[in-house]
Formats: sequence, C-alpha cells, structure tokens
Amino acid sequence: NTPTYDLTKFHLKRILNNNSKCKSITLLGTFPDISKTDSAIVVFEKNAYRESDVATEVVADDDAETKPKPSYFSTDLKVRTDFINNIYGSFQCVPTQELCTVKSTVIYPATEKHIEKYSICQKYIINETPDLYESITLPYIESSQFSLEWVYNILEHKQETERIVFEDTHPENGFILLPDLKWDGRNLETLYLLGIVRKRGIKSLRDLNASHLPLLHNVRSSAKQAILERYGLNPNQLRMYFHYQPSFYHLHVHINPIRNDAPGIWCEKSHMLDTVINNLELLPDYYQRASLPFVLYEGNNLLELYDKQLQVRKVAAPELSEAEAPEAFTD
Ligand code: M7G
Repeated sequence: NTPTYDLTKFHLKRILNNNSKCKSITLLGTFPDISKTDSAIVVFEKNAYRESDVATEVVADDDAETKPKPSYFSTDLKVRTDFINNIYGSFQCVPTQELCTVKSTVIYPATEKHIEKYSICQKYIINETPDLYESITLPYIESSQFSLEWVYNILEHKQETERIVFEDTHPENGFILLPDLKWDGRNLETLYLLGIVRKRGIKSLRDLNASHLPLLHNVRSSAKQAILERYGLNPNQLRMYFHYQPSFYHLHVHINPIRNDAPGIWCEKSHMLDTVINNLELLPDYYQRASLPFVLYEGNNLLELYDKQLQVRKVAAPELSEAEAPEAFTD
C-alpha cells in the first residue's frame, strides 16, 4: 500500500542536510503528481570507491572478452586539466557512466519524526539512569515511535525476502541477517548488514538481561559464520554493535567491517555486542541497573521532557566536588 513515485518528479522544498564528508545531501520535498502535501525525503549519496573499479590491467577471462569491466582508467574517461604546476597536477575527471551511479534513499510519505531525524541540529547527551528511563524515556517511546512495520515485513517474509543472507527460525534465539538500507549491496568495503532478532518485545539494549545470552551468542557466532561464507570476510574484522537509543525499538545488531567508518558510527550511540555479552555475563541485570548515555536532538519532543527535568540546554559551569575543586589561593 506504499504509493509508487517517480523520483524524477520530485519537487524540492528544503535542503535538510548537506554533508561534505559523507558526500551526501538530504532533501525535503513532495511528489506533486501524487500529493501536494505529503512530505518526501530524498537522500543522495555518492558511492564509495570499489577497488576493482580502478583496475588498469584487463583480466583475460571469457567474461572480460565480451563485457569489459568498467574502470576509471578506460578510454571513456573525460579529463579536464585544472592546472599542472611542477610535479603537481589537478584534474576534473568524468568517468564512464556506470561509475557515476549515486545511491538514493527515499522515505515517502515521511512523518515529522523522519524530518527531524534527517535534519541537522543541536544535540545533547543525556546520562539516562534506570529511574529516568522508567519515568521519562519509556513512557515517551511507548507513545511515540517509528512504525516497526518494515521489521515485521522482513520477519514475516513479506518484503526484502530475496535479500536475506542468513536466517535462523528458532523462536527464542533466531534472527534474520540481511543488508541494511544504507548499503548499496555492491561494495564489500562498505558492507552493512543488520541482524534482526525473531523474538518480539525486546525494545532495546535496556531490555536485555542474562536470559538473552543464548540469543546474543547465537547472533554473534552465526552472523560471523554466514558473513564468512557469503562474503569471505574475516570474522575478526567485523564490528557488531547496538545503538542506544535506536530509532526502531525491535532489537537488531548493526554489522560492518572495521576498516570502513560506516555512516552512523558514533561512539556516543554504539555499544559493542562483545561488551554487551560480557556485561550480562558479569551482571545478569546490568542493563536494568546501568546509567546509559544517549543523544537527543533539537526538535525531538523527548528533549523537552528532559530539559524540564534536567535543564540540559542551560549552559552552566559544572559544579565541582570538593575533591575536584582547585585549591584556593592563600597568601
Ligand atoms: P537504529 O539503530 O534503530 O537506528 O538502526 P539508526 O537509523 O539511528 O541507526 C536501524 C537500522 O535499520 C538503520 O541502520 C537503518 O538504515 C536500517 N533500516 C531502516 N529501514 C526503514 C530499513 C528497511 O526498510 N530495510 C532495511 N534492510 N534496513 C532498514
């Protein structure tokens, strides 16, 4: 029941974010031929370089004969010289069309919450104690959160079925491993998979306790094995982690190679699966007792609730304890 849109008919209203580091731009607009009011978010992201695309030697196999692989150094490369100064040269190059592909993500219709998530703004760190979780965060996420429809569609084999890399159907410890929306699915260097647990009702890291250890162990070992088999990646070169707070409150693990700084790798948001397992082995109710920091964005209503309680926006010199305070000068 998702409306089908034609990307070329997008009408731009506002630029939400323009990230020169990630080489991505996030746009807010509409598809006027479908609806004048429904918002659409379009993200364009330049693809990372694939090492195979810079090959200069022609591989002499049957395939190469019939269909030469695209390379930056093909005769199609258009080169414009900016300047050459001594040993330094600067050029503008337009490679063959196939190498100019831009990855695009569309959210349509997008809610206010999506627009907030994709906009740049001020951020604040909240150090969430178990009490603050119970009294402020939990009631908020119960009343306002992104729909989990896409997660259930995957678990029920209604969408993205052909993208599943591995599935364990065990009701308690099972999970589905598949490419994240963020991955272009082509470039191994930027591989990004998600491990979505079968069991419903585990909202986030906060809900985990020692009874979930078999599930977590299974996700860790089976996902590593499946990734080794499918992509040939060394299990010791994978980063597996949870986000806190997540955007979607159905437990899932993010998986990507450590050599790539995948989008969304923020230390203030990430909890390594290995550490989580270890914490639960040491203390079965660790995540019900720990203070867990997380980031809140300007525009998120949860920030208003926390600001009322903790005045997080107020800039004040931190109060120093007696031990931390510098000694008073005496003459
Ligand atoms: P998160 O930690 O809940 O939120 O991760 P984040 O977006 O703040 O990281 C959810 C993950 O699910 C993200 O990495 C998304 O890119 C990914 N994702 C979101 N959607 C709506 C889809 C989808 O429809 N399909 C797939 N395969 N991945 C998705």
